[in-house]
Amino acid sequence: MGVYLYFRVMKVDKRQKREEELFREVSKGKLPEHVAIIMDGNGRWAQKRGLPRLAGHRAGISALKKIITCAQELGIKVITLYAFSTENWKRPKREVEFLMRLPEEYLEKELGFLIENNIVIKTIGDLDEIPGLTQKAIRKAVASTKQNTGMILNFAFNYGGRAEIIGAVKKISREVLEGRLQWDEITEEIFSKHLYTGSIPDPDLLIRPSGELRISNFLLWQLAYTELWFTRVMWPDFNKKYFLKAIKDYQKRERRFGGIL
Ligand code: V0D
Repeated sequence: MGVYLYFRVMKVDKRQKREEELFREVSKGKLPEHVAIIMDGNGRWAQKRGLPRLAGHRAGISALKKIITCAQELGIKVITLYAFSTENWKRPKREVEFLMRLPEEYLEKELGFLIENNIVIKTIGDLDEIPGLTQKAIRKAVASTKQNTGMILNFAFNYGGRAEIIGAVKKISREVLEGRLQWDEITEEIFSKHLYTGSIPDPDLLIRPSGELRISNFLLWQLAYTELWFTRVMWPDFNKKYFLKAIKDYQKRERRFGGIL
């Protein structure tokens, strides 16, 4: 019994030390300002354990909380989380209904924490198409964190990258038609400002768990020079250690933005 406990304590100790060690090893002067994450692998995580897919989505919330805390501790300015894509409507009706209730459930429990921690909640995507109660919960969260000045927590909800680009094209062509903008004034900068992300800087780092090696219609324009980091770990198993490892790897890379340095 004594020996067993000794080893358990040592093991826990070692694990914690590794996390703290990683945290210290991240160079605080070279942090990515904006980290985007595709929270993928929840359904598969559950199915591997013989659980319903819905259990995986719920388990994904605890990973989400850990990463928000870690990003906040590091001093990251923006995290964008891919929660629901325009393509996810094709999933079984029951799963879609369950997913649509998650923002409410999440915000009911976490909004207090987010407000206290000076976090600003934003969303990108088409909120008009989602159920009324879900919209209401999200709009309330956005409104009640608007005055905050800390980290931006940006949820991509009913988001599609191509739809976003078409939206920007429509807004710009309207301005041109109505004489508020000259056609030859259209620059990359102007175009960017018409995307959902508006004045948010482009992501420096994209993290995709679950072993898929695709962008899947996420932030198509904004990811032009973003460093990509993939892992086979499923989102519910994603934790601070993986997050810190991704940032450390990012810091080792040399970003050239098309130049040669
Ligand atoms: C399920 C893991 C928070 C990923 C996390 C329907 C899959 C839990 C939100 C959320 C989801 C969205 C908007 C907002 C506040 C919170 C969320 C979805 C899925 C999409 F303003 N978790 N979460 N949204 N999951």
